[in-house]
Amino acid sequence: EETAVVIVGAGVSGLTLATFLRTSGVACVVLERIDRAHVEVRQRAGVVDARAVRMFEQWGLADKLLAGPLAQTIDYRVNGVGRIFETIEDDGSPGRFCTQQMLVNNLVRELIDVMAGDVRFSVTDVSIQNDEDRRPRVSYSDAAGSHELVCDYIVGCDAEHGVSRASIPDGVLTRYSHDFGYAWLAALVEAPVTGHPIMGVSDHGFVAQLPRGPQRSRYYLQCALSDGPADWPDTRIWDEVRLRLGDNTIENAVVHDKDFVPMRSVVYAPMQYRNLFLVGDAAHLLPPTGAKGMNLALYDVDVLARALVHAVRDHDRAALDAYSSTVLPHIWKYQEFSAWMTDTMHDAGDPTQNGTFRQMAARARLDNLFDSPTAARLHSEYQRGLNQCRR
Ligand code: RFL
Repeated sequence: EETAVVIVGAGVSGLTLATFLRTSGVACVVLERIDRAHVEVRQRAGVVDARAVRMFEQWGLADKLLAGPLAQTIDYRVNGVGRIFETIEDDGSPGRFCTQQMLVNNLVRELIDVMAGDVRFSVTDVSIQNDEDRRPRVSYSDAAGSHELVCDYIVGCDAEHGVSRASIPDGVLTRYSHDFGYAWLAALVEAPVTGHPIMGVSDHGFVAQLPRGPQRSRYYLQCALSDGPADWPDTRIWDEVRLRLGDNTIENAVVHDKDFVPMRSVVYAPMQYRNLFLVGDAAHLLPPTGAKGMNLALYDVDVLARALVHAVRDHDRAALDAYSSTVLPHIWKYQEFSAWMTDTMHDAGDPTQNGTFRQMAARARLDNLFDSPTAARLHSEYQRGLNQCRR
């Protein structure tokens, strides 16, 4: 069986890329190891930033895929005292409130049910052959047996532990990484954000509350790298939320799930090898502090989709060959923003981690967002993702 592009992974990147290619008349097949129902229930990111909204608008898909406009405010709270940062929006449309789950569901419906796109769920043993002197091949198995797809290009949208990056020989990629030395407990709870989204600095460690739909929110609590579910019964989560937000009126609510996320930043470069291209979490990871992981994945998709359309439809490989060098400068900016947010939020908090000097300096950095229009403007550009696309 032949197709132009094989995409490994039907997460937010794989589905968006397939939708863009299908919109442009480029044939592609998506291979996903889990089933459709499971893909549709995963809950992660909450915000599609303004750059990504503009991208969906340019592809003519924003109204089909995204929900309404987002109130761009953050309550930066220090030991219980809040200050509301309002994102400066003087250069275009706002971001949209749209959880990753909502976007993925809309993509699945649009791509499969409306556009009749070819997404093969529940496949196993995906294996990539990306040799120098013949067309790429991807083999996989399903209930009917084993199959091989011959194609022109393979795109790895299969995240950190997928097969795509692992198929690249040792020595081709450089791995740049930084471990922050602590983790976040991510708890999805049955209690909405009632005021503004909160990023909470506290002497007892970081806490955030971010909206995840009309009834739910996500609490993040800084914790030790070695912590697991046994260390964090639900009662401790609520005690720590009250303590770190300095708010005794918060009541316990149902905790739907708990994830432990080690805080780290990773970039693999280059993001391509022969006819294989890496996108999203397969190529880079960010700490969730800046809320940029999904948005960065969508940025890669935008650049690669245009390059693949040129290569397949117009037989011009120039943009494809330049993919990695085009996206990496932007990726490093998102990495810098996420590391800045992470260091600032944590250094400003628990002084036993990095000392009181770093605590006071980080609090001054936070003050800048409210005292300096220049600092506020840069912060807003990063929040909106717009400083990423001027090159
Ligand atoms: P995904 O969404 O993980 O999709 C990868 C897909 O590949 C499949 N797969 C395979 N398929 C076939 N064969 C194989 N061998 C395969 N191996 C894997 C998987 O089943 C899956 O369906 O990666 P993608 O598309 O690159 O998208 C990246 C984003 O999902 C990720 O960056 C964000 O979720 C990060 N993130 C956030 N990003 C934001 O922009 N804002 C946020 O607020 C935000 N919050 C978060 C987050 C990530 C979190 N976790 C998972 C640590 C909060 C959390 C808790």
